[in-house]
Amino acid sequence: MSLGTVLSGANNVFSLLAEDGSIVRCALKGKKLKGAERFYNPLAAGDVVEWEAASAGTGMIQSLVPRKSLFWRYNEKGKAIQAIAANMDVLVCVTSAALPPFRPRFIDRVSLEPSSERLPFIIALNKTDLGIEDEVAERMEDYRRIGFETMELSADAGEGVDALRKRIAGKTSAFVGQSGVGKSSILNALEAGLGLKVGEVCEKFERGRHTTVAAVLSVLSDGETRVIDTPGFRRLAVRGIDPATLGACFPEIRGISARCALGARCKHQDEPGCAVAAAVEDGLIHEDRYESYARILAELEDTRAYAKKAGKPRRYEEDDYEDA
Ligand SMILES: Nc1nc2c(ncn2[C@@H]2O[C@H](COP(=O)(O)OP(=O)(O)OP(=O)(O)O)[C@@H](O)[C@H]2O)c(=O)[nH]1
Ligand SMILES: [Mg+2]
Ligand SMILES: [Zn+2]
Repeated sequence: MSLGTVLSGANNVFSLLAEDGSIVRCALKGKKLKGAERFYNPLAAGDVVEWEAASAGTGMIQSLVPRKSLFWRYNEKGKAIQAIAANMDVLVCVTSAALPPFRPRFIDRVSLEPSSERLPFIIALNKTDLGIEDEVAERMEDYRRIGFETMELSADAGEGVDALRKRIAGKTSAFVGQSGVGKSSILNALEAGLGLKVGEVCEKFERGRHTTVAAVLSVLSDGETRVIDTPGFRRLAVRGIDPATLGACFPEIRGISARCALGARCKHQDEPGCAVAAAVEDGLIHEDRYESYARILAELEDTRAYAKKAGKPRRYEEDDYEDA
């Protein structure tokens, strides 16, 4: 039995990077993969598996090695967690200065998991060649102020690409974000040979066209740096976080909530003596971040029945409508 890393997969056939550097096409042994029973899909790009060789260049996957990190979303149709990218050392949330428009609320949702699991997280603003509006610059500044790492890039102009290459060297990083923000373009700019498919943004609706359809892990030519490109989505619904712990996923709320009069019982929703509400008033917490918190809290409370039924799921759903 040997170990392999999942590069990509479709219809339960997976491309594995074997320990000797060769690429093997593998099917699953059995219907449910050991270690991945509760997931919508058995394997994500970046997963490490145990496999056994069959005929030349092919094999059978036996089991999933426990993941050290996972980016996932809740798949509403399948009513289960869909694993997107696994075992990354860094999660990069790509956003764009324009086309599609900058969407901080989406960033806030992506940041929940890295914030709660202490996974290094970068907010990468792409398409800076299109100009950065004051409002966008102000929000990026606020993300830095509250402790998030940020980068500015233009995949088209090649700006910021060297800094990104240095930052992710020798690591596995996963690139996530809305369709059309330029995830695949950034990776192609990092290394010309990757040849990832890039699609136009629909001008009329200012949306991407879901060009990348499945996550793919690529190894850069240094042999050590691994990058995972993922398909874009428009909205991330949140599931399964205990509403009482949501504030802890917002660093600037976490820092202040201990001072609420109700202590840990305060949900920062108009309770008397709420220090968070006062901090929003004073501009110490950005009102838009607070709005994100309030919306996610409402969503978690609305879907609590789900959380109870499914044990301890985490978050996300895929769907085609815009974030409210
Ligand atoms: N002006 C400008 N356009 C860019 C830049 N980066 C990417 N684009 C364009 O944005 C469009 C979408 O790029 P993709 O790389 O396909 O975006 P994606 O995030 O991979 O999208 P999905 O695969 O659908 O999730 C393409 O037309 C790119 O040429 C940039 O830095 N500046
Ligand atoms: Mg893409
Ligand atoms: Zn409070």
